[in-house]
Amino acid sequence: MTDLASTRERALAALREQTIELPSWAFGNSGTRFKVFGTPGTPRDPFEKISDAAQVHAFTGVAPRVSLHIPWDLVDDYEKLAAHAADSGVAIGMINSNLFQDDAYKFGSLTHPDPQVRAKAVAHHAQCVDVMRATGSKELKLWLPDGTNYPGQDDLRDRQERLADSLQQIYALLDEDHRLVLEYKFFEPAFYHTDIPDWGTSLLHCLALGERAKVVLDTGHHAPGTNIEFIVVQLIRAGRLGAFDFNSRFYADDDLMAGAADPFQLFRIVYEIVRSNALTPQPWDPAGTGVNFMLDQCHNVEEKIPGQIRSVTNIQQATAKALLVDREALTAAQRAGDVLGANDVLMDAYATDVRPLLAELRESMGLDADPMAAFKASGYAARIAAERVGGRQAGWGA
Ligand code: PSV
Ligand code: MN
Repeated sequence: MTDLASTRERALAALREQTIELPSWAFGNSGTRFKVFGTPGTPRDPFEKISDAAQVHAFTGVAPRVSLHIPWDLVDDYEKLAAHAADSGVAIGMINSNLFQDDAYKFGSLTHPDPQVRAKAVAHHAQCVDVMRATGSKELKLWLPDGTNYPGQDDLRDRQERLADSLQQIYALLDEDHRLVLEYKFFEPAFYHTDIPDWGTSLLHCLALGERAKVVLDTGHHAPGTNIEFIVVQLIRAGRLGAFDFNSRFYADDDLMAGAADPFQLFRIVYEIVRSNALTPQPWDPAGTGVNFMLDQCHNVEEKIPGQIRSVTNIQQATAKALLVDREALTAAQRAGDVLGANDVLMDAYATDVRPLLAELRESMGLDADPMAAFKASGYAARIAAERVGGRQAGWGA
């Protein structure tokens, strides 16, 4: 058995190093194809989104980067946006391209049968790489909506060849210290076939591209019942787990608060990260094994900044529990074939109330022990609701 005091100290040290990246789109309005409800104080531009993200970092201390989505976060001057981020205490994280909101993409983007449409989709990534250079971002993230609705609609194999070729062209645009991360999703919008439906397809494309291409695992992009921690294990073994998009799948695929639907699953996922020593802090080597803990969420009915704070603290709770697993005792039980004993070790850690540990962590970082209460007491929400009057509120897809 490992000494509890030293496990606790090690857990605190690791939690101090952990960072979670926030998506700019979490601060805009979102909803369903039926209705998007506006909320007072919603940002009108990328500057205001970054200001809101900076609040999450100010109160949690572990969310120092904001991921942008192009063209949703188009501005005239990216140096100015990066300077605004720095002044607010955060940095620009991943740049997400957009392959799903152009008339040309009706039959696909990087897989489209028409070479001109593919060229347009590739060129969009050159624009994203320029944004990376101007903001200091090191990661380009791709999610494709490409797929077909009907058997025979297009040639499945040709689409893979076109995809491989388009990805090669995008990879060639990157600088040496950049990496490309490629997301998969088993459904949506097409359900008959999706061009990157699973981790295996994403991994095959990444392997063909080179060592700076990694897979993004969005927790909401799996069929119910999928053992996601097993996928985590495989991708880490291959050195190709680049990032998570954390969210909860209570609502179609994704986008609700991480840890809301299944905190035990989140714990099991993070345990595999911890077990593989992959809780690596920034800055990571572009070809290395650092995993970006990113959120991919929208807040439709709950308040947005508190929704992000809750997601961050849920991930911290899962991480703290994973760090408390007595790995020596677990290995001993596993090797002895002690099924119930091994299960007990894991469940003991999961059942631990880690909130006092996290309160201690925050106080040691000069923060309030309760970020949610501290944010509420700050008056920021009332201030932005009063100030942000007029203009057009930002929204997912807008
Ligand atoms: C669509 O499923 C999606 O949520 C993907 O997960 C992307 O990461 C995100 O949109 C932003 O493009
Ligand atoms: Mn995602």
